[in-house]
Amino acid sequence: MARLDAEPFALEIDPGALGLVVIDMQRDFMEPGGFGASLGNDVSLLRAIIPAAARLIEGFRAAGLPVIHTRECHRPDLSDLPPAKRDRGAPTLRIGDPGPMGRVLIAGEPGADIIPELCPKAGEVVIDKPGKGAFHATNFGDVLKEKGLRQLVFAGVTTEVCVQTTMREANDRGYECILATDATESYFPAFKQAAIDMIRAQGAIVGWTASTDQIREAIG
Ligand code: C5J
Repeated sequence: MARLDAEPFALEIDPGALGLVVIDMQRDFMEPGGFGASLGNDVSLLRAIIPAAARLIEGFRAAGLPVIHTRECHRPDLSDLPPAKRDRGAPTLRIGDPGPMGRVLIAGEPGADIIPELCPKAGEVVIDKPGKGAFHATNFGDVLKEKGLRQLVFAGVTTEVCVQTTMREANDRGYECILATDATESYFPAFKQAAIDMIRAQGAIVGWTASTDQIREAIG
């Protein structure tokens, strides 16, 4: 066991049951011309966390702990895309439309790929998910059980959408969740801060928060 100096209070980490979940670090959210940009967002904000996310991933790999990646994307025939999701808002490109990085948020298209800086290593699990949360319509829950995980560190984008949704789903399923505050980002800094505050409020009602350095120190 190791002590993680987290907020709102320190947490005992069991390295045998700890994994890292990196949410949706995809070109479609991080680069111009993708889904994030089509909604009018400034994608450059998200790129600032790439070095911290890379250090977090390296720390888990060096410690021999599992790294799981997710990608928000849909089947090419859109059979897993509810009209309510496709028709939402007024983006310049809708999910499935052809764009500069291929069809937007479609599995197998260049835009759905994880950015090269954080490319999964051979053997690491990559979960393709049609929802904001990683448990919905995927085998994510089975993967966590197979790996014997009980504590999950979360990184990725965006903090208040897919990261927070998945953390809440995991929290409800009994996992202890830790958000790596400098390895997650939002297009809206105020939303990121609000998500962090909500997660650790009321005695860690959804989970804990800690920096990449603090997490790396705890996992050795
Ligand atoms: C969004 C995500 N923001 N990965 N997806 O639509 O957070």
